[in-house]
Amino acid sequence: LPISVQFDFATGIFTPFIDVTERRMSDLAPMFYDQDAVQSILASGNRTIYEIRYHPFITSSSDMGLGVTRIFPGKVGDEYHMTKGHFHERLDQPEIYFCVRGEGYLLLETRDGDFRTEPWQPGTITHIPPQWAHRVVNTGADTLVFVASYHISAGHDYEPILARGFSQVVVERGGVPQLVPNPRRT
Ligand code: M6P
Ligand code: ZN
Repeated sequence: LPISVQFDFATGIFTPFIDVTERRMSDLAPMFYDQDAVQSILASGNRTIYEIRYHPFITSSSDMGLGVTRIFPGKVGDEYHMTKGHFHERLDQPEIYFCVRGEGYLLLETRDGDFRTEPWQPGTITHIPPQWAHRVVNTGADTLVFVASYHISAGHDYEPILARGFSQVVVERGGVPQLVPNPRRT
């Protein structure tokens, strides 16, 4: 049977959802380049960087998943709050991301090191091709909200991101967001 959920543009929350995952500073710790900044944030608390609400639309004939992620504003050192980022385990699986609120960047990278950035604002919809890792960065003062639609069999592969990160990081320099080479790779 068809399933509908109701999305609230003001809060970035849809209901009913099946699951909610909070990603805190401790979960993201290895992803940020400035490890001194990570440790000093952890020493005074373990703040939530982003949270994801899921609805796996599992019916007899479909198994698409819906995820809505809210990335709260902030920085770790000078690096903006962001998702962990992942490849799909399945090599044939794409994804659609839809920015509904906030501003920032979608970072995309292949295993061969082909790197792209998509500037994001409300209304930007990006098709993520198979075999491109994807990470969202919130460079604004507001919460960034994006909707994701994917096949629930796609799977998440975080390992290459944990090991090396993306080619570039998004940092605040002179009061504005800038993309610079990832210090972890130099
Ligand atoms: C979107 C989807 C999810 C993903 C989430 C957070 O909702 O792509 O599959 O889990 O964003 O991204 P990450 O898993 O990289 O932290
Ligand atoms: Zn994905």
